[in-house]
Amino acid sequence: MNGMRKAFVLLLICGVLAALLAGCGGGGQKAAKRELKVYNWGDYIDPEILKSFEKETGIHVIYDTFATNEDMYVKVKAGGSDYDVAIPSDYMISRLLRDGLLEKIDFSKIPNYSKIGAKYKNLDFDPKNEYSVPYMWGTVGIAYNKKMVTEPVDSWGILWDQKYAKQIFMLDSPRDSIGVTLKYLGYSLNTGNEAELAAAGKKLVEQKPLVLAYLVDEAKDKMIAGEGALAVVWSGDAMFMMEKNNDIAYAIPKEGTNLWFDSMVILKGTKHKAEAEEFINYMTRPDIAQKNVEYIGYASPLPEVEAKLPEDVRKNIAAYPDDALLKNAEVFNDLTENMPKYDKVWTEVKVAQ
Ligand code: N2P
Repeated sequence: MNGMRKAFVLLLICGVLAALLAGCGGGGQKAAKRELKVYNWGDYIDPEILKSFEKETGIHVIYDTFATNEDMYVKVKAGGSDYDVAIPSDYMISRLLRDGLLEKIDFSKIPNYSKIGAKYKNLDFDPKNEYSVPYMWGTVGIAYNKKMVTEPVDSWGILWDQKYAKQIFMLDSPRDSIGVTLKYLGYSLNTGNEAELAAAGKKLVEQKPLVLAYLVDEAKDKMIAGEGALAVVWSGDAMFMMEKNNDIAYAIPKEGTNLWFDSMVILKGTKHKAEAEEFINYMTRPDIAQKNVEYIGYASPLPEVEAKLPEDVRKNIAAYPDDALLKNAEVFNDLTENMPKYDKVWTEVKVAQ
């Protein structure tokens, strides 16, 4: 009995001490807790990298995803979501900059920036390299299943072939789907011309009965499972599909396509600028960038990462297309006053029966 009472008192003392210590520790941790809120595309990072970043830096990452540049813009513009880092594409970086929504990056905090290839620097959307650090780049093309599509895939026109009715996935992204249609018709994917846009809209409405679904990230699994014959996709997603299913191939149509650059930016009003810069530098570290591209399938702007990839990846046009294939490619521009025209076309396509 005596022994038990002693043990009880001892336990009580330990408990009080532990509570006191936890209290102190908790308070101390609160002051030192470093946090970062990152907004990225879906399926666009190796989740292990977020864990290793947290482990190495002690910075806790709150990670959210978006499906299209337009979705990202609406949320960032509305404010209140407190994102510190976002990873939009070229034209959307121009728009964020125009709207005063970007913070200048202190490049002395991004020593790994020197690892980025020259051709990914000084691009139109950030001519003086002040606001963005390249993350991945790629194209829009057609992923197709060689068992279901035996003819050559070299034109966007195949997406209008009745043979493939209900076997086609289109990107649920207005700039991309309207863009490839404009290219098919021989127009620029940055046009503001009403007649050209009306023609693209008409074409997309005409195509709708052939479309199995308008998807973004979900098309990957469906194509891997053989549920579709053709899909308009972003290049790295095609790489991902090809790794999982040998019957899948990728084509960049001869009429030309969209060449895009996704870059990391810091959003205006961030309360975690130092953490944001640490994150951007970490993502640009060659071993981390390597691990990331090996997981997601996209192309890195770091030449040393590209050089270390297996030859079949380096030679795969879904990862690293040669210049000839990019001859007719265009980068999206920020459309400013012409954007409502695209919105109108897209709404017409979406409501069409
Ligand atoms: C990955 C998103 C790719 C971004 N799911 C294309 N710019």
